Amino acid sequence: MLQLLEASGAATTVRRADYSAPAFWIDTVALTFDLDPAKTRVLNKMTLRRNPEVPAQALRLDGDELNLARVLINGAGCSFKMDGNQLVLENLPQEGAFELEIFTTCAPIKNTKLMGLYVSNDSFFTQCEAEGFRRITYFMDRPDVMASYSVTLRADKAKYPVLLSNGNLVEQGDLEDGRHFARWVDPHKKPCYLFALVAGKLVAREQRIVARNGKEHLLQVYVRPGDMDKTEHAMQSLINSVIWDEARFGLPLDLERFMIVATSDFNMGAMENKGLNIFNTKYVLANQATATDVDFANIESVVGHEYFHNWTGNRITCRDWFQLSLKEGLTVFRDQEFSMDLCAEPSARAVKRIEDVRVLRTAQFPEDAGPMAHPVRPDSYIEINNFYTVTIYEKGAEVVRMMQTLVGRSGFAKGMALYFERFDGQAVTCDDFAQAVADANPDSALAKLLPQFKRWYSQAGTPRLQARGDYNAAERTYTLSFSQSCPATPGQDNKEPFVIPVQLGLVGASGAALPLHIQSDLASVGDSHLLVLTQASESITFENVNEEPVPSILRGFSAPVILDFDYTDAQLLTLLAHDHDPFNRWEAGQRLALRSAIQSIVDSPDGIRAKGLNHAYVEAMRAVLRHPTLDAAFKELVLTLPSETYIAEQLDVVDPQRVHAVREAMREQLARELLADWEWAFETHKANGSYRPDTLSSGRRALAGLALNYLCLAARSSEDTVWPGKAYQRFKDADNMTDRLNALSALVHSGHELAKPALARFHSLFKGEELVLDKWFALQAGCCDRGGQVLPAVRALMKHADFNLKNPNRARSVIFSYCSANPGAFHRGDAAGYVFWSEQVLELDTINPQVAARLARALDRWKKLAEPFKTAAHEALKRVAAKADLSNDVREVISRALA
Ligand code: TYR
Repeated sequence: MLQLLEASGAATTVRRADYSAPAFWIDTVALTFDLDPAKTRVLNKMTLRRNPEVPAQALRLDGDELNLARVLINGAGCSFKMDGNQLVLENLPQEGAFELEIFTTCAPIKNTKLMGLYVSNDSFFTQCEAEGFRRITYFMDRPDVMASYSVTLRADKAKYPVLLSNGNLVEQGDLEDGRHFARWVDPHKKPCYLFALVAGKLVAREQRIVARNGKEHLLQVYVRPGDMDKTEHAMQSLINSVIWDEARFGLPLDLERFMIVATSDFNMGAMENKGLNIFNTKYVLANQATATDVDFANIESVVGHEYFHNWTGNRITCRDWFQLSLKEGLTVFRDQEFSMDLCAEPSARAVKRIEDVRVLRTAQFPEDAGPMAHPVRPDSYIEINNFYTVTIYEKGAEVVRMMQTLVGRSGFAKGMALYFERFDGQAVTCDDFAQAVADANPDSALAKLLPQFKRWYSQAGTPRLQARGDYNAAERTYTLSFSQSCPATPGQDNKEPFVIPVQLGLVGASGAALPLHIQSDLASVGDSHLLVLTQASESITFENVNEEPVPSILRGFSAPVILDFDYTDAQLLTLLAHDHDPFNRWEAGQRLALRSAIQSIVDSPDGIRAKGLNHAYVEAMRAVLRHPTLDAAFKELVLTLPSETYIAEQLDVVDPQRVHAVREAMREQLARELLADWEWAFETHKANGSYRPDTLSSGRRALAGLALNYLCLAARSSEDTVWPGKAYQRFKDADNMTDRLNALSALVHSGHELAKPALARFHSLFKGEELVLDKWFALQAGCCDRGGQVLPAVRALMKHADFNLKNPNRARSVIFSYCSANPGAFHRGDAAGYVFWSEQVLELDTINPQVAARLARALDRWKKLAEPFKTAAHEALKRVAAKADLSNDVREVISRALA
């Protein structure tokens, strides 16, 4: 016990520059588990040998919260010592392989961190990424040690009829005393973070598929017995994933059997353990009664993500955790492409792109501008769990996307092929990947600019791209001048210029795309051009330009930068109405809304005299809403105002109450002035026929939902009861969760009195459905605050019989929905929101440091807050920091925030 305290007290910084190859290799691992919630016994027999390329040294094995019973070398007892949490063995054989046998026990039932082996709903699960395997047995817990595993599971047969691990089931049978066993052998070498076991009362949906090469595979989705009716979509998503990876990248399923298992207690979304993916139930279970369209889409993308890891992550893994984006950025890119390729209509691809960019800009840009800013390939960390971030994942995916933009789609596929040719079965780095893509495309801009391009991996911060346009009517030329800069981030004061691919086009005043001529003697390059910026400042001149154009810059969001261009309102209205690029069309609307929001915030310190949205904007929104050919999903995106978080990011000093008030006022104005249009939109989009979660009908439901939301909001000020009544009716009659939840939210967010009976009815309808109850909690905690009622409601929800702080989904549904997703309610003038936050961070830290550290990040941007918020937030941070025995996870986040 003392040892444990000492070890967790000494937080050490791990540095990328300190990497050295492992001193030993572990070739085989034979694990035997006697599963018992209170005391599980783990026998770990390994064969090891020295790494001849590394100077001889002691063997150091990581452990965490283990009880060590015995260590044998080649079958005989040996001496060992403990150094903090490490088991240190000296005097090991110099030559050849030797066998090391370690016997430990652990207590899964007490494992509330959900790392290592734990119990959830009476079943056993594991989570080993990043450093959870050391909580199961002593091991060289690092991703560059890859071994062959065989696993024997023994457990009570009645309580744990299903016993699963990675690879193939080679043997199973009964033992004495009602126990049974199963033996699994994984045909592939793997790092220990991909180890998994599951034991419990589970049932499986099964599907056999035949791959292109004629091989048969068994796909299984394991869930609790009552959940079988919610597995069809996950299975279909898995089948689609297998087909897609083979078709797009030539990567087949390399296992006879591929399993997905769902658990209610999980820190993250899902985990790509070899052949045995373990998922948060949220990303597996869905049917039309319990899941929304967004849930269906998320399941498809997370199932895809984990499946695609089978190659990008598992076959080729990371040399060390600094390379995390090698697998995560690449795999997010792959799952984004997968979701886009599955879209039947091209417009749905654009919608998906806009949604992805929205996530990047509302979550990653703030991260990149705050105390936790880090490069896509970080240089140091204290707790690796804190680096499973939007920067590693989403910005990492943007970096891969830029590579594809620079080498083209087929060039990128060649790059992937070369990457696998070179590194299959190895643990490698981000550099190795970039080099492979460049080498496969020697004539590409990427190959020519590779060292500079890789600054995207090494420099943190969001680059700002300033652009200016000059039209010369006499010469008929149009010059776009660009200058780029990147703000300082922690530990990085000066930044070198990035390679920024800028997809652009020119639009005429009438809305027509203008042909682009870069040099007068050349033919037009079409109406879209990829400009690759590399300098701090540079420009491009277009010729034969017959009228002053409106530039459409950064089409498709071709680089993760902030683009400043001094558009006039009229120019933005032109882009919104006519640009061929749907991304920039949407972006023009966002810029207009953002501009009015900021003006209102700046002009009207009391928030009352705000001018609001101008007539032209409202008319443009009406035109989009009524547009005869645009997709409903696209309309819904255009008509959704930028979030409070995104608006706040544009300001140097943030008064969250004013941001909230201004945005609400804008929403009320849109509700009022487009009343007849919202009615039309609702009536024409509400009926869907039979439910299918495809992009087209989801888009219609989303637009009908938005319309209903605005209609209830408008009813609020006019005391009209018709629309709240209709919303209640729809809530009651809906045949799917999307429509039902949209109607319920319209009532809850508008603060209508019908919200109360609706919430009560919803709860009684879905009493037994954990994931639906999460929605019920989240809706109330995320509710629009009118007079400070949300915080007391949140405190009351935490006393509800269905609340459980130990379940991450439930904790997130209440606490995170309030602290991280409801700025107008959280940032209270009386600081009570921050007090609540500090209490919850401290409480959660004693249960689950990983979840606590995520919550700790809700105050990342405190230095930007206006008074009195800033001082109050500072106090709250200091209160958390004052606790002596914080986890490394929370300590790292809080100290960075206070630095
Ligand atoms: N590697 C997982 C993914 O697919 C994420 C993960 C990381 C899951 C750590 C759990 C965990 O503890 O993104």
